[in-house]
Amino acid sequence: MSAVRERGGTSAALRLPEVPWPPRRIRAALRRARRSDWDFRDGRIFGSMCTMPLPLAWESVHAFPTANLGNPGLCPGTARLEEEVVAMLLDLFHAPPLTAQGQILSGGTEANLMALWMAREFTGGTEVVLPSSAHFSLTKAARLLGLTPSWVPVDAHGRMQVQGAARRVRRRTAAVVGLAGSTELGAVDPLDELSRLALSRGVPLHVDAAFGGFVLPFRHELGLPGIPFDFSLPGVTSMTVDPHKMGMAPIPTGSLLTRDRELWRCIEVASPYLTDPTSRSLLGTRPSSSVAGCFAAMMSMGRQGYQGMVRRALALTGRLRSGLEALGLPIVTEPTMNIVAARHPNPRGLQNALLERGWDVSAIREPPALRFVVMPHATRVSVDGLLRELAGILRTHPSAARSPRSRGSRGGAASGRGRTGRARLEPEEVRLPRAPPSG
Ligand code: 0PR
Repeated sequence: MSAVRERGGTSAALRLPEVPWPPRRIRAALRRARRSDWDFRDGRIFGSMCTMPLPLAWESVHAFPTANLGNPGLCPGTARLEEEVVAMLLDLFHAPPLTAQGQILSGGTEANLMALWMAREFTGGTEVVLPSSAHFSLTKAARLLGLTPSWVPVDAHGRMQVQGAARRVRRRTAAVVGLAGSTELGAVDPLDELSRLALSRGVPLHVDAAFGGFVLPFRHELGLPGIPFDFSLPGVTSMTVDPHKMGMAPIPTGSLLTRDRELWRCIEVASPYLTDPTSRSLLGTRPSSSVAGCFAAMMSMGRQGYQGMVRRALALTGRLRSGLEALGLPIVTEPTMNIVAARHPNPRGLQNALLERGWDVSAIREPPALRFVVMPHATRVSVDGLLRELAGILRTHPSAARSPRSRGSRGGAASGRGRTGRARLEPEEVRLPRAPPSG
């Protein structure tokens, strides 16, 4: 069998080549693969919480190919950058400057896992109190750590019911988790009440602000009602915040922030042969060029940049919301951030119909609804285009025609989209600049 086989129009290397490939051939193979991936800059992705990073942030990642904070003595420059990025995050989220600590990680999953790991080690607890709206990374974390999840129902607005949480907190509780921006609705749990509960019962409160962390502070600064969610609430012990979501940093960039640096001691293991004889992270070799990308993103944006980004995303969310209502799709709850969900009896059917036409949206089950995340790559043109497409589908297939079926792989959808030759939006309609050429 040949080492390379044509599959779906893209040459896939199936075996290590005997003879090295020339760079031109490698670049061509990579370009083919890249071309069949979806591109945020088309403005057609409304099902993702990530976006096109700023070009300077992307460029900065490439400038740090050897950085590895798993052995920080070899990259004191990167370690200093991490300290600066973490300090900016701690300051943004009102952490006490003398005791707080943080780390730049691969994303929300790693941060949530580490937070529950610390809480388990700190308290010796065996259970975790979670809202039913929690991201699945918390289910994974509980399972990996042998913690029993104690699920708390949410109210009609998708917010954790505090009474339910209070009933579930016991001596065995390792942590309560609250959300500042739920994955499906962008809902913020009543964190001030949860903070009081956590303090009165002496349990850690972890806030998953993976998405909301780069929205809520700036929403408040735009004059919208402030929503307490961070270390300004005295019961909050740790926070997940993902710069690769609304922070405009490249994938993968997450962060875990803690009120008290002692929590990091709880997970310490000896690493005697490295430049730092103790390791306080989950990973050994860490994706550390992300630190440079995150630094560049935060410095390029500044408070004003994030304010503008949030203002624009919220305005477009409002436009989308009105359009959805005009199509007869009632929204599930008033959007708190740039996420809106609209009820429909067959969201999977609609999602698939949109996918076939080159639009990515998400379907949620409870309540049955289509969910749209209006990220910085969305534009007026793309929002209006999506609404037009949706109107067409609803007109021709009132119940989205087909019965719900599994969504299938993105890759398959993307190549199908390619075959149908859907038109890309004109570049000038999309504000974010294109990435540096790949070849
Ligand atoms: N916490 C919350 C509240 C989240 O929404 C997510 C991810 C995580 C934690 C986990 O973060 P990482 O995925 O960085 O580990 N939320 C998105 C989701 O599952 C992630 C995503 C991003 C999905 C881009 C699709 C996509 O194209 O919907």
